[in-house]
Amino acid sequence: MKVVVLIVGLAIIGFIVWWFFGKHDVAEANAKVTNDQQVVDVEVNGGYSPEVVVLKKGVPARLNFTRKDSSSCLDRVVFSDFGINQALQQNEKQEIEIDTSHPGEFQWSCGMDMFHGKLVIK
Ligand SMILES: [Cu+2]
Repeated sequence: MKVVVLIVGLAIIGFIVWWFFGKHDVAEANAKVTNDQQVVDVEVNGGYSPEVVVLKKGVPARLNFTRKDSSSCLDRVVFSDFGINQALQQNEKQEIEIDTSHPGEFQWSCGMDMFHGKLVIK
């Protein structure tokens, strides 16, 4: 009986670890560089997926935002550090060019600053 309790306990701990740490990995995307250009697709649906985009410094970058969500909350995306405030048409791919000349971490958000994502340039 003790063994069963132990196994169930370990399974629950494993699940919690997977839930917190496993999920976090999925939400982060590293840009792949091809022909001196890096492109990352971001799906907008109740938030941003991935939520964290890692870009290589100095390589021209493009984010392709596609808004699947019908709510007007997510119909704009704002990169305040880059002076970008871009409308996103539903189910259309919107290309956003990012200046990667400065390393750092930069937040982006919806038009109302409710949903957030993060660019990491390094
Ligand atoms: Cu919003």
